[in-house]
Parts: sequence; C-alpha cells; structure tokens
Amino acid sequence: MRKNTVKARLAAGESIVNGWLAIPSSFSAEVVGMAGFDSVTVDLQHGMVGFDAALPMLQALSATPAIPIARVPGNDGPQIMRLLDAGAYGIICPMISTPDDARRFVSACRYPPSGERSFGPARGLLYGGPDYFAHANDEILTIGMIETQAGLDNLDAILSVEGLDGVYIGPNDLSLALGQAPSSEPTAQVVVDAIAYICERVLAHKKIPGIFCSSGAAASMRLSQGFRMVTPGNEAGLLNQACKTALETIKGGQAGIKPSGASGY
Ligand code: 3PY
Ligand code: MG
Repeated sequence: MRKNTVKARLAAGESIVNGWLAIPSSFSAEVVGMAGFDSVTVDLQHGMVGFDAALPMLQALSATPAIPIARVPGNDGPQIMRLLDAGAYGIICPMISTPDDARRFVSACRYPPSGERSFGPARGLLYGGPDYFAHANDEILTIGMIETQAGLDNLDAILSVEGLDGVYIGPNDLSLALGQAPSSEPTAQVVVDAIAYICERVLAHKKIPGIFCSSGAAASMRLSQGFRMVTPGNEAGLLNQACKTALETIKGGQAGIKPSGASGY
C-alpha cells in the first residue's frame, strides 16, 4: 500500500502543514495539492462539498504529492467509511465530545477485528494499491476535533482512546462553547487558555495536536506554540484575500475596498 507519508512524518516527530478545500472543484483541489502542502483536507462539513464533488477532488489530489484527508460532516460511520473507500488517507471528525464518540470514530476507520469498517475499498485499491486491506488499519490517520465544552471536560479520557492519532482544534466552535463570539484567532483569555491546555494535554499523551488557523502567519505562530498540524485557512478565504490585495494594490486603497481577512471556518 502507498505509504501515508504524513502519518509517518508525524510519527517521526515532524510537523505538517495542511491545506483546506471548501470549493467543490477538482481543479481547485489540484492547484492546492500542487502548492506544496503536506496534506490537503476536503471539507464536507462547512465546505460546499458533498460526496459527489469530494470524489473527483480526491482523484485530483492523487495527482499531487499531498496526502488526501477528508473532514466529515459528523461522526457518521457509513459516511466515514465511504470517504475512506473514495481514497481519503485520513479523516478529521468534528465535535468529538466523549471517549465513546472517539471510539465510534476510530472504529469506523478500522477493519475488523480492530474496528467495524465495512469492506469495499474501491478507490482505496487504486490510490493505495492492491494490498490496501493488509495495511489500511495502520496507514489511515484518525483526527478528532475538540471544540465543545464536553470535549474539553473529557479531554484526557478521549486522548486515552486507542487508535486516535490526534486532536484538531476548531477555534470557532471552541470559542462558541466557551461563551465567546466565533473566531479563528481567538483572543478571549478563556479560549486562549483552553487552546494552550488542549495542546499541552495532547502532547502529554504523545498524540498530534492540530489547529485550524486563518493565515500563514497565524499557522506559523501555532507551530511555535507546539502544534504539529496546522491549516492556514481554506482556499476560498485565501482566494478572497488574494483578490482583495490585488484590488487594493491597483486602486491604492482609495476605492473603499476593505480586506476582511481570510475566511475562518
Ligand atoms: C472551527 O473553527 O470550529 C472549525 O471547525 C474549523 O474548521
Ligand atoms: Mg468547528
């Protein structure tokens, strides 16, 4: 089976920069995949992407060096299994709030006897190779999102679930859970403290701490804080920002065009 180079590099102590796709386009996926990201995530939760769009996006990513990941809309076994069958080498699952959530999630990503993934790897066999079944349980990356109060309360128990490789912070939902306005770069102390606490506990459990950010500068700052998997915004936000920057440059900032920052969800 083709190696999951991101999983191997994370295991070797390296850090990973992940791209994020919200636009339902195989061409966008190819462009982002060719940009140099270590992995690229197709976002079926808040991206404008359903399964029928995700499939050609995963195919496009196959033609790039980036490892393909999918963020699922929820902790739904059949949908997780379908995206793995479509060739995703990792799953990011939102709203993991209890150890049971984490166990159900991991189980959907693992063939028996470790889990309850149903057999039918379709594109897994093409992208991964004919020996996909023998190695898939070891190669597929499982990342649970911590972004609820219950997830925070149960963090150590969640991190004790075998087979969960890492934890990704959703700063917008985490802010909401802590009584703050949603923000990709939270400044409220209660959220800042929660983010530092999550990173510290994940590292203590020798798992991978990841976080969604809204820019390259923010992602770089998170790496220096100890995060090991960072995303500098989605491609829609980066495109929007690049357009505004070009327009501002042309119009000298005189046309009333105000940059609003990369979109952050
Ligand atoms: C959040 O910020 O809540 C996210 O899920 C980021 O994608
Ligand atoms: Mg979220």
